Amino acid sequence: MQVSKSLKRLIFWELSIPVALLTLGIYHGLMQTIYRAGVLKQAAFAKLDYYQGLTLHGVINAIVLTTFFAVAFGHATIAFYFKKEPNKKAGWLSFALMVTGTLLAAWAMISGKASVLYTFYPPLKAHPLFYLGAALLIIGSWIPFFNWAGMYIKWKKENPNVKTPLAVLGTLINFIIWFVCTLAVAYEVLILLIPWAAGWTSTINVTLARTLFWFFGHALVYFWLLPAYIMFYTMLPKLAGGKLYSDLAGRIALFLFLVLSVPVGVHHQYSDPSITQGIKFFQGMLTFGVAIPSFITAFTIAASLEYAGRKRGAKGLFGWMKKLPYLDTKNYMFAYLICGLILFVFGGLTGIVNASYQLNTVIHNTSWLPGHFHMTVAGPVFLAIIGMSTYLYSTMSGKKIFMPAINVIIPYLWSFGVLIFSTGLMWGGLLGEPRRTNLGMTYLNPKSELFRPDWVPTTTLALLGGIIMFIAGMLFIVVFFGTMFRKKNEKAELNLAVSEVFHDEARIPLFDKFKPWLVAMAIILVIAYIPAFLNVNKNTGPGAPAFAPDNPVPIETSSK
Ligand code: HAS
Repeated sequence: MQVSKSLKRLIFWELSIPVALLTLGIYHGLMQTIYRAGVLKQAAFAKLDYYQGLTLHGVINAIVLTTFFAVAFGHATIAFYFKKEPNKKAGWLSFALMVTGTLLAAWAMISGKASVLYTFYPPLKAHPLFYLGAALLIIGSWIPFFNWAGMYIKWKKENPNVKTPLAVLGTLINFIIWFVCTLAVAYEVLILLIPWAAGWTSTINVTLARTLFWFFGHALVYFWLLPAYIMFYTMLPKLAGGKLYSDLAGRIALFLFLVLSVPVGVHHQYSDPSITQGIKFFQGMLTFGVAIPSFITAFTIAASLEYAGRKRGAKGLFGWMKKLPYLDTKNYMFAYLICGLILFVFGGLTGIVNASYQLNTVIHNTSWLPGHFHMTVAGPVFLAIIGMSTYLYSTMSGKKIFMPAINVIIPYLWSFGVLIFSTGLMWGGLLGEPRRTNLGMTYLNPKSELFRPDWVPTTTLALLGGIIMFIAGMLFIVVFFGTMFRKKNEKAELNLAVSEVFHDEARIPLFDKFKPWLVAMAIILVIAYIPAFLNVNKNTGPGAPAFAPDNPVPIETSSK
């Protein structure tokens, strides 16, 4: 499909700005492993403090990259399936807000005024412009959603009996989840954090802020995941040479995400004393529920891949695994997606460990956690984002991939690094190694009385994995920008792989309508969250003063 220059430019900017920032994000990832392995035994390096680096790492990689990509990919998907371009004025307005927000937050982080990590929960305090930046980034990302929703309503009126394309359904569901969950963080930022950061209020209600954050925070992980799921369902079977096993399975999985992604945030607060056991139990059960669409996906996509392998001549029970196009340089998206899926097997299983209340008490706030989430957000999510960014740029600009052989190896190298890195972190976590801690200054410094020799192998393993990931990440940046600086030598078009369906079930209205699912979502949200907020309201102590991440004494007191 041919698209206008304006839409192309918009998508290119939305892809390339976060990729450029990723250099900084990946560098600080490597630095984390260096500090934590005790190679550096100081608070800062190159004038950037440990917590400042960790904040830049989390915010750039997990918030900026993912949000810009979701919008760019959404524009491409909606335009491709509706054969109609989204409103460019709205698109550019959204882009301007997102870039302004990113610049404000980047200024605050780089100048050392916002070392509050990507969760920015108080009593860590940032400069007001950091919070304003986050709010603008989010508001900017809402605008295209309203535009796409309008396009969908119009399309549906014209095609009442046609199934909504799965990719469009996924995009809309993803942005509904995003819109609903970001309402809570908007409240947190505008009503609690900015007045506190600006000095208009002297203390902050930590528990309320944290509960609002996690209302947003767990749904956020599915906002990261769903673009990858759209690719698994609608593209991967075709890239593998087969068909999607069941279209209905994809719809059921997507609607389950709509209903269950948000009302589970309290599983991040199992150790929070203000929330009572009953609510934790209920949201814990819902958390097991939100794993169901991923189990459905595992079986559906495995069946689709098996079909592809057999079509390629595979025999026996597992022979299909050997027949897939793992190293086809022209079909490199397959490599990015399959690597993500393999990592997600481990990311998903560790998530289920986290969701189990008793097991959670063992691993909460240990390095097990970053072990888990690097096999999810740095697994299927990151690989789908970088693979698709290269793909969209290359096909829409008509430029051939720079270093195609390296491009197809990147996901394997990355995954190998992640597996080593996460093993080190999770093993360390089980030995009590904390997350978000500059271990080199104490526990990994043999001269310190706190030295923990049993954490030397775990942090060294994480360092090794971190170095491999860094190399793979840098190779991606070279391939992406190398492609950008090539001359146009092919037809430029927006062309997404579209899988045929093996069981193309007849349209079932329930799985092609938003209303019943939105009602279910609202009811479950009320049941899961009203009691949680009542608890928070009842059990919150006095407001907290501001703290810095490296000092257990409040800032005001310690500076006296
Ligand atoms: Fe999580 C903490 C529970 C999924 C990200 N999670 C985090 C944090 C992040 C994160 C960033 O219950 C840390 C937040 C912080 O900073 O404090 N998580 C879960 C559960 C799932 C889950 C139950 N998480 C994710 C995803 C993420 C993500 C997805 C990012 C994208 N997580 C938790 C909990 C905590 C938590 C607690 C808080 C812990 C604490 O104490 O603080 C589930 O959604 C997982 C379900 C997934 C599966 C896997 C299905 C497998 C598939 C692959 C199939 C492979 C095929 C290939 C077909 C059941 C689909 C076969 C082909 C071959 C050739 C072999």
